[in-house]
Amino acid sequence: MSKHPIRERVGAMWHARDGKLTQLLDRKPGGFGLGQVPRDRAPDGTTTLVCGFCSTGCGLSVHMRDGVAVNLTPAVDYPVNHGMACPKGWEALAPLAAPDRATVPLLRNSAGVLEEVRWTAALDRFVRRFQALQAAHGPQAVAFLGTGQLPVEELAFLGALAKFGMGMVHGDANTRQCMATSVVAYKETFGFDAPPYTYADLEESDVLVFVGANPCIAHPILWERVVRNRRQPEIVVIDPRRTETAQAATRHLAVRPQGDLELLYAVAHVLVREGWIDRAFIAAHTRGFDGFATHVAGYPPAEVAVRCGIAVEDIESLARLIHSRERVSFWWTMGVNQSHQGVRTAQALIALALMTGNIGRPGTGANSITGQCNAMGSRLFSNTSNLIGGHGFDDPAARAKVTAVLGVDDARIPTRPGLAYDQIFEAIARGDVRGLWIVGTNPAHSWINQRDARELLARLDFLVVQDMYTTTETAKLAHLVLPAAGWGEKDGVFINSERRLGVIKQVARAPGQALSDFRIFQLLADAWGCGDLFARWRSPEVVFALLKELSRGQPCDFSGVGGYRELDADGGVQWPVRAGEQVTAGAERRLFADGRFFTPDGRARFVFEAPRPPAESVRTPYPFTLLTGRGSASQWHTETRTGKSEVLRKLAPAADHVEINPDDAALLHIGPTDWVRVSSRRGAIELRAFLTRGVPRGSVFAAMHVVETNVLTFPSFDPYSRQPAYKHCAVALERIDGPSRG
Ligand SMILES: Nc1nc2c(c(=O)[nH]1)N[C@H]1C(S)=C(S)[C@@H](COP(=O)(O)OP(=O)(O)OC[C@H]3O[C@@H](n4cnc5c(=O)[nH]c(N)nc54)[C@H](O)[C@@H]3O)O[C@H]1N2
Ligand SMILES: Nc1nc2c(c(=O)[nH]1)N[C@H]1C(S)=C(S)[C@@H](COP(=O)(O)OP(=O)(O)OC[C@H]3O[C@@H](n4cnc5c(=O)[nH]c(N)nc54)[C@H](O)[C@@H]3O)O[C@H]1N2
Ligand code: SF4
Ligand SMILES: [Mo]
Repeated sequence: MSKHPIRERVGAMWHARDGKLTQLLDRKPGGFGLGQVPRDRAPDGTTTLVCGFCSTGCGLSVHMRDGVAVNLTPAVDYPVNHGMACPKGWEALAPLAAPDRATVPLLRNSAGVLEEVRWTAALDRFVRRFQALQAAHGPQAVAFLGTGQLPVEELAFLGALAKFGMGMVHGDANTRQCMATSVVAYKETFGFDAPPYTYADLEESDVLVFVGANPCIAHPILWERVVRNRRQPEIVVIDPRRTETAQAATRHLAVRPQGDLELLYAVAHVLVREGWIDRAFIAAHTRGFDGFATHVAGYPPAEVAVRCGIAVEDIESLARLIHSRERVSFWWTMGVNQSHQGVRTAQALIALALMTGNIGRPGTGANSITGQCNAMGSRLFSNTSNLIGGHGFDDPAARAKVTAVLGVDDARIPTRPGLAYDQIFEAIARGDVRGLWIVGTNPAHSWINQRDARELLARLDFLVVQDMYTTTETAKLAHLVLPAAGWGEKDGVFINSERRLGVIKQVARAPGQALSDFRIFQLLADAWGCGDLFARWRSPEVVFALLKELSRGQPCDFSGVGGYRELDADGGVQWPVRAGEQVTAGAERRLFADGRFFTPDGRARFVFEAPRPPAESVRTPYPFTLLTGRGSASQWHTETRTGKSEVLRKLAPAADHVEINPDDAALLHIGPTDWVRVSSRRGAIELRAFLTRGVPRGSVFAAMHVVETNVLTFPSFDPYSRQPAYKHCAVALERIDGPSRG
């Protein structure tokens, strides 16, 4: 037995692969960086990679000098953005140089302080602690939480390593907070998680209906695509707030918070009543319409209007508008997904598209806009709620395929998905989960109901956080921090909202001893003792080839795309691309042009259910509804990245604030910029008031970027998707003289 068993194993493996890593493992903390930008990255030229923030997936041209990225401009010939980028894209390189980058592994010592350790010690501790927990309490005692912000090769590696290699039973990702609703809605209606559109649909619609979506802030370049629409489109925004997008639209329906499902059923009611439906399409391509028609008969506008806060005339008029134009597209984001009845609301939108035949044609569709740069990749390959590749864990054929492609024993493949995110937290509370490995997400800021979240994270026997920064709220709670390279420092593929696979590339060296997540997974596999299983996972591009195989025969089949070079040359490609299929570079591809869906009988389903009230009722002593969401185009989530750019900080609001309607403020004697205590049954936070008629009376709005916002939110979940209902809780407001702290 060697003195350093892990180093022996890891070092030997790495020697074969990359002589430099053995040196790295021997290097003292604080040593030099390992990463070298590959030679094919045009040392003094320009190379294009997909942006690492939102799911729009813009192409960015990075300009290199002496092999190092010095600057970037939006790619002019990329089919997504046509030379445009939002402030985050322009500033994408800035977060890489931040002083709080994680550069060496950190381990909490006996005094409770995080101290620098060598990689060998970090890997050893990871393995010893997690294996000991599994030995004492069973394999389910250690779980993982991933993200939609790593390339698909890394997400696949994480999910495969954790479940097939380390025997973890439970793992989920921040996509649960974000996209789980759309996934379930699409699976139940279309037979697969398949957003059907292409961005050209934004330019080719006669009517665009945006529900619970604020693309001017959250997907600014998608909004630029809307602006390019030459068909004089009607743009309808359904949002309780008069958002930037609502202000730019032709109609704004200020729905009462959580009133969408009833509103959409009332619109469907009018369409059925007037016969404004596409009977031929319904008969040929759908199932369950009669039941749906009977259901919506119970939602006449006259009854629904008061409950959803939209006048009868406006409901009737929206239905008429949908009927009167040839191409109608329906778009939704978090205002729909983050609801206690998100799945049914998304399915009501899908029903409107199906019943009017607005699908499969240019400028149509029931279109969920996804959030993070690779949420779509996470949805398919993270091995959490689906078996890797968008398969069912219980499907024998799929299991056989995974066994064959990855060389994994069937016995290592779980028979069902593990617990969802909220259930993992419950399992921590029960003591069933005692070790947690968090990669590329920051739940100590972003998870609903912070008090519990932080308390539970702090209760873990062993918490590992793998992140670019040491200062995240979650990293501060960790026992072990693994320093990760970020976007721009590694290679891989993202899948954007319109199903386009696009490449990211290493254009900068990761600082210090930070390693790409891919390399960290390789090291951990060997350290764990399951390296053999991943012997073929030599590089991201080799893994991409495995993923192509896993996708074969699936609706998301991309076995016909080439390697990174071809993807790059084509400006990305939208799935499906089956083997042998020729796709013209820059082509815009939508699904369901033939009216065939991915259900066994090829027909789309109508799925519906009676609306329910939100879990927390809004009444005295908490008489206001708290709405939360994106605050500005220059802020990204918990701001670990965007907060590091001086430019982006300048473009963001100067102070954390709560938006209040001036009439409500007057009644509470709250003046502009006064300090306000916002409290819910979970806790209280103090923010500056910002008075605006953008929020309706009775509601207030706080950005999710504010670290305390989720102290207030109420942990309720859609029962089918288990997505948190971040958009609704009851709060009270009170003017205070100043902040009680600092
Ligand atoms: N600048 C920036 N862009 C981002 C992100 C970011 O952090 N910053 N994050 C990315 C990610 S991961 C995501 S998921 C997307 C999110 O993109 P969006 O969903 O567009 O953004 P949100 O602001 O979360 O929510 C959209 C709207 O839902 C509204 N809403 C609240 N309650 C209701 C309701 O009951 N009914 C309706 N109809 N609407 C309601 C809110 O008022 C808000 O305007 O943005 C992506 N893009
Ligand atoms: N109240 C409220 N809360 C919300 C929402 C809301 O609308 N309202 N929205 C929810 C939604 S839609 C989302 S998507 C979540 C987002 O919530 P989070 O996922 O917690 O937010 P991020 O700040 O994006 O966290 C990503 C983390 O990954 C790190 N990271 C970035 N790149 C890499 C990498 O390449 N490797 C590694 N290892 N780490 C990396 C970053 O430094 C950061 O710490 O928040 C949710 N929370
Ligand atoms: S719109 Fe999204 S993908 Fe495009 S530059 Fe901005 S953050 Fe990046
Ligand atoms: Mo998201």
